[in-house]
Amino acid sequence: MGEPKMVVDILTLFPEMFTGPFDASIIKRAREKGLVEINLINIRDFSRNKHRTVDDTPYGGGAGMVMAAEPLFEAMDWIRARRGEPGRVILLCPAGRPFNQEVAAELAREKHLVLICGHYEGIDERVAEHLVTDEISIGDYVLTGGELPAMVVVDAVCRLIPGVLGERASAQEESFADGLLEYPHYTRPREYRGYRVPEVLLSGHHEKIRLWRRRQSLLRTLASRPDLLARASLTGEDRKILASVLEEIKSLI
Ligand code: 4FV
Repeated sequence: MGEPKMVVDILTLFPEMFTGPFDASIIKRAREKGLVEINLINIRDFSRNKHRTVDDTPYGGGAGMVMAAEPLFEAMDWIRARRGEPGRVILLCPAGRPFNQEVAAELAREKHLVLICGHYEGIDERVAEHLVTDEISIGDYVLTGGELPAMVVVDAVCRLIPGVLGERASAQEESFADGLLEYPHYTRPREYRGYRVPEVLLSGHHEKIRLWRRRQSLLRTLASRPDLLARASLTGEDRKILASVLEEIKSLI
């Protein structure tokens, strides 16, 4: 098996949390095909005190505990000694850059990622200052740890690695690929409990189908994510479709 396209080192206190998400379906196959190598590294293995603690009380007082810098710096030394300088060292935290498809595509171009999963109130700031290249947040809410965010990032990034998604599935034609929400999908049967598949999809008329799908993407994005529409790179055809929608709406009021 040749060189993996990507190596992902995950620094965590709970490696057992990752059994499951990475041992099934697409990510499991990608690991078996040697397209991606995912290593779970237990931060506690780099604790140098007899009680193998990895957290301590916050300087300046306050509630809760803080994850100590030392085990993380030692773990990074261990990784560098084996795999050289990583492309990115990512800290998952609420203060990070919002994670989205664009960021996933950016990370998917790297050969080696390190993800640091925090716990407790947070991590000693010297880690963010001197070890971390990117802080990423998966959303404006507070989780118990960085493990779930790490799984989300690894899943979104790995599926963009060439060869991970089978032939039939394409990362090109999907939500956010061109900044719009995806068009609706249908499969057999043509009618279920009286609910019919849109005629155009049964027509075999590829151009009509393409236009219908583009219109659906634009309408859905307009309806539920107008913020995306404002940022999307729209074609002349898109503008014509949206103008016709506007005419229809005007005719209704
Ligand atoms: C989080 C998020 C997140 C905060 C304290 C772990 C927790 C604890 N990470 N996106 N939202 N992290 O809530 O990335 O250290």
